[in-house]
Formats: sequence, structure tokens, C-alpha cells
Amino acid sequence: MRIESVVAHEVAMPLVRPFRTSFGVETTRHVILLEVTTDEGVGWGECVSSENPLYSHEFNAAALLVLRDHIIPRVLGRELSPEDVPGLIGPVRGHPMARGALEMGILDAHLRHVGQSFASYFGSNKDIIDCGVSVGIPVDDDIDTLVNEVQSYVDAGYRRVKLKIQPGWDIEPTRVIREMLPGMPLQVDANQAYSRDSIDHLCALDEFDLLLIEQPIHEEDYLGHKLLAEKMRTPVCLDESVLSADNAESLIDYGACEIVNIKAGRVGGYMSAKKIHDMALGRGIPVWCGGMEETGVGRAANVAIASLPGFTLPGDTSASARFYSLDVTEPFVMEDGRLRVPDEPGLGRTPIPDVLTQLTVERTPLS
Ligand code: OSB
Ligand code: MG
Repeated sequence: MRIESVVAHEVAMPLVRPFRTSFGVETTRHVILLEVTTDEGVGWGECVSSENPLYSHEFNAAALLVLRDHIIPRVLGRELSPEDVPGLIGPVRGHPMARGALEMGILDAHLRHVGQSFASYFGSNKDIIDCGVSVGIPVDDDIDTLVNEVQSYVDAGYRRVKLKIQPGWDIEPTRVIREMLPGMPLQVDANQAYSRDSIDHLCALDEFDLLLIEQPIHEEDYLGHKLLAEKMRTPVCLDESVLSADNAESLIDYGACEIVNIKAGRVGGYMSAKKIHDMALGRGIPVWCGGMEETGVGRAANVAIASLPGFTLPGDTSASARFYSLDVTEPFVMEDGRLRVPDEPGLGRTPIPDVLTQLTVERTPLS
């Protein structure tokens, strides 16, 4: 196939409620969607960077620049297959979310053309997946706000709850939710908010029978996570620290983590995500699918990858309505706490032209 042009559509997606983590509060998510035109047809990719470099170093303005000036020129006009893309754009260091978005758009175009779904391409073995939900820190710091929000997700059918934590918002909120939901699979995510000095403090979470604790310490502090994992009964899971299959394997071997959050954007795309999955499956390490508040485009790919056999824990694969009252694609709607894995060619979701126009704040040709 041949890549003919790439256009970035920046959409502004108002969140149904503010999403607060240890690194900030978001009320509108700005997402870059890539429309990739090829000689086989059009495909869509979602770049999961944010407006600001707070979750990781990547941010939307930088993603657009690196795509236009460094990544897209390496594939434009060349005869290639989607499997060649990681190698062709691999020499560009860093910027995994930008690279992953382009790979996704190219793969979507190709799979639509050949009539294969994302799930089938990557080796899915189920047509429906369990849904988890990521619950932010209340902007009013009020435990009743958290309780009400969690209850609304339980009522909606979610099968696993993840609480965002940070120093000052950790043991007590987790206790309250555990007492409210004694049998619910429950986990916490600190987005690097703690340090090696907090190990004893974090061990107080052990009494709540959590599935895991996600990225408690700085992403570069592998020893800190190893020391925590040695002391804490709750399994340590890494998100931000995991960048590739090789580095995930190193982190596991070293003892820095016992579970891996796979987020395709963070690791440079779905092909890299699949490699991490295969490595973890071979070693008996559980993985689950993380999320970046994706629109229906990225959500479709997440739901597909989450249907692979190694994804044994429920992911942050929630319904579109968890974040958006209006999605750019047909929304993902939960049925009994589960989402159906798209089986249509490619992603199985595509932006609805009128809605895309309505949500777009900037359209930028990148080639
Ligand atoms: O750390 O998992 C995270 C959202 C944005 C950035 C980082 C994270 C998150 C979430 C939400 O927890 C996941 C989702 O449901 O999309
Ligand atoms: Mg996380």
C-alpha cells in the first residue's frame, strides 16, 4: 500500500465531569485524530497525547510537529505494508503516541481494505470484554462526591473500579469504597505521586484486598518500585514506566512489577502493545488494557486488543458515556458491564462526518 496524505483533526471533547488525577484536572479533552488516505482507502488513528505534558512528556502541539516534520516523511509515498511502519519510523526517538497514531491509521486503512477486523488481526479469542472504570479524585475533595460517582458506575454495571489516589487522598477513600463494595474488584492508581519514602504508608492499602496498585512512584524509579513490591502484599503494576516489550521484560525480571498496564499509545502503537502482551503471556504475567479517555476511534482499538487471551484483568475500557455525552463515532455502549468487540473490517468505528465537524477546533494537513 501507499500513503497519499495525512490530515490531523483536533477535536475538543467536553468531559461529562472533570477528571482529576494526581497530575491535574481536565474538563475538556483535546484529541488529535489522524485521517490517513492511502491507495487502499482511508483509515483513522487517534493520538492519545494531551494538551499539556503532564501524564507524559508528549503533548498535542509537539505530536503534530514531529508527525509532520519527522515521522510522516518516512512513510509518505512509499510502497509498504503496515508491518513495515514501526521499522520505518522507529529511528525517530521518543514520541510513541505520535508514532502509534500513524501506525493505527495505516493499519485501519489496510484492514478495512482486506476485510479483517483489528481484533482478528491481533489474535483475539473473545467477542465481548469486561469493563472497568477509572474514577478521578473529586474536585471538591468530598468523600460523598466519590461515593455517589462510584455508585453511579456500579449501577451502570461496571465490573471493576479503579480509584485515582495521591498523598492526602488514599487510605481513607479506599477504605470507604471497599466497605461500600466488599466484593468488587478494586484497584488504585497514583500516577507517580509517591516516592521511596512512602513505602510503609502505601502498605496500609494492603488491608483492602486490591487487585493491584498502579504506578505509585516516579516512572524512572525502578528500584523504588522493586522495594515497594518486596514489601507490599498488593501486586505492583506499572503504567508510565512501561515503554516497550524489552523494557517491560526488564522491569518484570528486575522485580519492579508483577502486572503490566498496556496502553498502546504509550508504547508506540498496537503492534508494540501486542509484543508486550505476547511476552507477558509467555511469562504468566497478567496484563490489562489502560485508557487515555479515548474517543470511539481509539476505544475501538483498545477494546480489540483487550480481547486477546493475555488480558486477564478488566481494563479501563469503559463505555463512551463514562467520558463523553457526544462521541465522534457511534458510541460504545455497555451491556451487562461488558463491551462487544467490533468485528467489522478495521477498527469498526469511524468518525461521523457531521459530529467531527461540530467537535473540530483545528484541521491541519500534515503532508
Ligand atoms: O494513568 O491510567 C492513567 C487517563 C489519562 C491519563 C492517564 C490515565 C488515565 C486514566 C483513565 O486512568 C483511563 C480511561 O478510562 O481512559
Ligand atoms: Mg495509570
